[in-house]
Amino acid sequence: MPAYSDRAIRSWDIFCTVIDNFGDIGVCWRLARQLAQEHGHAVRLWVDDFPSFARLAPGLDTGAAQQELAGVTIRPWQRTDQESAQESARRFAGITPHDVVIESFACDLPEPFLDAMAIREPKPLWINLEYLSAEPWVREHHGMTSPHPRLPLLKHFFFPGFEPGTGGLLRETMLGAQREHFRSSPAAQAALWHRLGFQPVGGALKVSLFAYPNDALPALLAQWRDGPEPVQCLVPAGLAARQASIWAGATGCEPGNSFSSGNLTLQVVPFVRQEHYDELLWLCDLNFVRGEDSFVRAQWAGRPFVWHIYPQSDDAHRIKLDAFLALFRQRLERTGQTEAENALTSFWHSWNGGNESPEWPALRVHLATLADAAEQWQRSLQHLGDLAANLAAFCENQVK
Ligand code: TRH
Repeated sequence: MPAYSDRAIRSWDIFCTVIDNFGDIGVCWRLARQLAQEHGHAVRLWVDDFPSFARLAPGLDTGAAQQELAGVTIRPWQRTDQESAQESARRFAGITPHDVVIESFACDLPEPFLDAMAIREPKPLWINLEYLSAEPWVREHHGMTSPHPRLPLLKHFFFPGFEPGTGGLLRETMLGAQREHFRSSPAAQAALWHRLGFQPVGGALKVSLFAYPNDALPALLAQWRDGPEPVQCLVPAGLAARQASIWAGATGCEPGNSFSSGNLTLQVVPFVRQEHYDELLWLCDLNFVRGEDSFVRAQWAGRPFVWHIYPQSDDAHRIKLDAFLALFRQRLERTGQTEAENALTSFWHSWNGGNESPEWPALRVHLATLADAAEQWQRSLQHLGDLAANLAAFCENQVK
């Protein structure tokens, strides 16, 4: 096994493959920026899909072989099954791996890079950054290791999580202060509305809607349309906007498109750069989020949220959904809010492919209670420390 000498961690390679959507690059880009900007470390981010990355980071030059953005060096790569061994060898020729090499979400490091890691002295620390889950087994697996079958390298598994004994969640140091500033600044809110291309509808409940195509969406939109209060629903351009536009009978789903019927105002907003997405969440009374990174951001927003979990073919996502609900419900249980707990659970189940239609009135009644719970929840999560700092400390410990 590799013998790590006593040394400081100063530089990182992060490998990311974009499976589909934006979650993988969303997490890697956030982590890379934080390590560079808050820890002052050298970070090299390897990404296999620049067009997807550019949606989150519009300044990205999608044709560049190397570039600096937000203090991070960005390089393209391709997975082993996407390019020949010779091409891969050429791509990584002469590159010395950094102190830590992160293989995000088991993306499989390229062979030439693994070979370079094996001959580097001291050996880089090899981390597999895993997907987020609230399942109890995460605590047991966090920090476990696995030797490479051929090379003198040891892989460490680092799990994000919601409980002590996990790696915690990504959270920038200034996030809380930025949220407070935004909430108390009419100018900052006006600037966001300007960026979104709309104005607030007076007296309306503000909802952001980021989701996968969802069978429950038409029923929910109909309830908002026919309900007793105005609802302004802001849908980032993409999958849910397309589905909502079809429901509305609109001809397009481009940013700027707006549809009003009954008490519902449905508006397609631009897919904003990642740093600005939080503001949309802070602006709204309720946020529909999905996948992993937006799900975490909604929690830091401290506002009620509904999670559309990334669907998996073997239904494994249902177990993950219920594991999170069980943790979150404990918060409501402590305050005796059983009805709010039940309304939330049944709404989330309906939203994630349950048999029933989502019951909006039942959730709406408990929105204030859920807002309190969301705020308490985000405060309690802060005790875990943030994932980037926890990861840096974990790595420092390994090399002591
Ligand atoms: O895009 P996602 O569905 O990603 C998913 C999940 O990560 C899932 O676990 C993974 O297996 C799958 O991809 C392949 O949802 P997620 O994780 O919320 O990522 C969306 C990212 O997009 C997040 O970083 C926030 C960002 N975003 C913007 O930057 N601007 C926007 O306007 C919006 C709506 C999102």
